[in-house]
Amino acid sequence: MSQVVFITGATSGFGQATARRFAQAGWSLVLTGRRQERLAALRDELAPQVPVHIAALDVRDAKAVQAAFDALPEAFRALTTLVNNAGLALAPVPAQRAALEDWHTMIDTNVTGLVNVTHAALPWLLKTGAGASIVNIGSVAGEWPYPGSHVYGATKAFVKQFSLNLRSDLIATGVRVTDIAPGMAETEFTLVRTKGDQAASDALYAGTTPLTAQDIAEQIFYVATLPAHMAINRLEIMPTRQAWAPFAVDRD
Ligand code: NDP
Ligand code: 8X3
Repeated sequence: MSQVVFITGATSGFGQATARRFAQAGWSLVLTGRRQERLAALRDELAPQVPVHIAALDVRDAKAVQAAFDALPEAFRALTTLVNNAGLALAPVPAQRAALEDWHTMIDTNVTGLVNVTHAALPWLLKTGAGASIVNIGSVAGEWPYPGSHVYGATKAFVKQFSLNLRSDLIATGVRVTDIAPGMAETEFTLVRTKGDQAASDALYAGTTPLTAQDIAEQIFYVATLPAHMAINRLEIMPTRQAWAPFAVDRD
């Protein structure tokens, strides 16, 4: 029987590349995101290769998430892997200038949304047991502070700790949990973060070599297809041309 991967945020960036990577390997796909037309386009692209089920949903809506799992067709219920990828950063300004609404949107999506999907998926993953995986997309921002990261980095610190804590509880179930923490990767991430400023997005990635969505999809596929006795707890990946800032010092 084909293996099944459930991907959140499959309409763009890492999620879309991950759908294509698992399709290459013959997995059945459950693709989710808010933008129905993008989901339909990806289904039309990949359905000649593998079985694809799409469900337009907002991860912040716990009822909609549960309903999507309840409505999974029989052939997509033997879930092998959950990729909790949907997420976003907003307000690339100092914390003191950030809008409260942007902070709430990040918490609602990156924390509450990820928890909503995990809770709904767990019964299916537990049924699969050995070899099943939850791959949560954290960020280097969950480990390292930098200006303008404020609530975004804090939500990704949640993702890291939630992943490790889940691992502890799931030890005897066969279900593995990994926090993949990418650094700078060129996707629609900065376009979203700047609320549509294409020039700012282009400028951020100009003159360097960021990660690509395919780079991260490859790592997600790797951790999800390791032998069942191997669990990668956390994988932090940066472009070679990215590293940490020195300590900041305020001077008179
Ligand atoms: P993109 O903006 O390209 O993709 C984000 C995806 O998340 C989209 O498919 C979007 O779908 C989905 N999404 C956002 N909000 C919701 C929501 N409320 N409900 C359902 N889906 C939602 O960015 P990336 O691919 O780069 O980001 C994917 C993940 O990787 C995020 O969690 C991000 O924080 C993380 N990350 C990104 C890095 C980067 O540099 N790019 C680095 C480290 C981590 P739709 O709008 O259709 O709902
Ligand atoms: C975002 C990672 O390096 O762009 O999750 O701040 S970085």
